[in-house]
Amino acid sequence: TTEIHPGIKRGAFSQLTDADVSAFEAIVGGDHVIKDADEVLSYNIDWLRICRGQGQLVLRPKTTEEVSAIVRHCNKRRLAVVPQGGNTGLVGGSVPLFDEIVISTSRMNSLLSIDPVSGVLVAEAGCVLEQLDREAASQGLMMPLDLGAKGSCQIGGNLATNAGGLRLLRYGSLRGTTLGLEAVLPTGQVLDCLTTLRKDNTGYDIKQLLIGSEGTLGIITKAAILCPARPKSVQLAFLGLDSFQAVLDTYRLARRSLGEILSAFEFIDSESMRAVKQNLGLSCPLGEHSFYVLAETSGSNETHDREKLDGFIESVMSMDGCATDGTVAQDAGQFAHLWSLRERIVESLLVDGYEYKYDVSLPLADIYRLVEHMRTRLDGRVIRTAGYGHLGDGNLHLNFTTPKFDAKVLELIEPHVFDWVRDRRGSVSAEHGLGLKKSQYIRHSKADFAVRVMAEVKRLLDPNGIMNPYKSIWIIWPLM
Ligand code: FAD
Ligand code: 2HG
Ligand code: ZN
Repeated sequence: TTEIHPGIKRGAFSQLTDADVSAFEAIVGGDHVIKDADEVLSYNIDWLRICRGQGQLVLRPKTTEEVSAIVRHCNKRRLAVVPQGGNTGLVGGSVPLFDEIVISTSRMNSLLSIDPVSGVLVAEAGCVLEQLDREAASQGLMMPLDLGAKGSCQIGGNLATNAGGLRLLRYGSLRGTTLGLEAVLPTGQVLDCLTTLRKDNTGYDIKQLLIGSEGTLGIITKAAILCPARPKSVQLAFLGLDSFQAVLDTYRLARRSLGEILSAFEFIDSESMRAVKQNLGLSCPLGEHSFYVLAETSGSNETHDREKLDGFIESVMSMDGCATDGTVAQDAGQFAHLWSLRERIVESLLVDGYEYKYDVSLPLADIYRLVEHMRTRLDGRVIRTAGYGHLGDGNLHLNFTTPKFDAKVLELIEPHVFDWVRDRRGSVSAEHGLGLKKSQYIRHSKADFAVRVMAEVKRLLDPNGIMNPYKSIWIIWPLM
């Protein structure tokens, strides 16, 4: 972590004592207080293996009441904590920086109810996204979000990061699909906003503060999510294109001709494709192209959907300068394989060594200019500059890799890349959050006064600053 925030100092929090550990054992039971250094280690290291904290204790509560008792104790004693779900976060937000206590939600993994009529699912925060989706499927429903980390990320972590994923284009963000939420606030009080109503305009929508708060305003313990009906027919086209303009033209055409059944529109550049081929040994069914696109449809009538998709592909292929090559998944195996070419890019880049990861929103016209600009800037210094992402959401994933950490490369990237995005009124974090790694750039995407209001909210809910310190808005909060 010294590479990321050399300047951050430990806050004026208390040190953990034996009496604290005994108090926690009385709350969750000795088996769920992890002290063994080897066991604690995995909770201290993030998914990218870049951030490593020095936490000495992990607590694994089972109920909201236990979380509340733990947090109440920590607040009284001024002990800092980090909520942790599946630990798949990509900005260093889920692990301690110093000796914060990890509160893991993994044991809070009960599905509480699914209503097949309204589509409302109520679950504890530690439920793994893929498992919830399986449960939803058994009722003819689906979770409204899907991401490469679905096998280990938890719904509480998804909410805390307001995760976007592969189908936000169709089903919208968790800010819209979350109907209710329960959370333990930094003082230990339980905030019960666990409604399952679609409409409720009584006062402020407090749950929105918790969504996307990255564990800095409280620990989400339960959520009610509105699940769409599971589509009966899902089709996937995979296209090869030779310019970014062709990607944009294809997207325009997809919106026009696939309309309401379009459920994902993802793009991959040639360098990202090379990474999955070289580093993971995956095979691409198309030849070499500058860009590839995955266009997915989800609907209720296979014949109708297939007709539409075939019509779309025909137009794309016949339009001058659009797609030059393409295929449609013929069965579940091909469908999964084509998606893995996109979903496994993250994993493939790690094989290069060290990864510098950026996740920005930009106007579509600028989105790939940033990749080209950075590729020229870093020429010869990196293994690859890879650009891919959720085109339909205006969200670019920009990644650079080197064999090992290189301070000179980081200096060439930051703050330049953030300034470039700010100058075009983009967002320096489209979906992964600020965490530890990007917190100092919050003002690049939010007005000063908005940031001050955020800090006031933080002060109100977390007067002692114990909840996930050093992350997200920390850069302004301790100065106020
Ligand atoms: P963690 O990593 O454990 O925590 C993330 C943050 O949330 C931390 O700040 C933590 O303190 C806080 N937190 C966790 N649980 C709680 C809780 N119950 N209450 C309060 N705060 C909490 N993200 C996307 O948006 N879109 C993608 O497409 C996407 N794809 C990914 C693919 C891969 C392969 C990987 C590794 C990651 C991907 N991510 C993506 C990032 C990550 O998966 C998401 O941010 C995910 O939502 C994090 O969930 P988690 O349970 O792992 O949370
Ligand atoms: C994805 O869309 C994730 O695959 C991860 O958000 C992107 O790490 C990345 O660059
Ligand atoms: Zn993403």
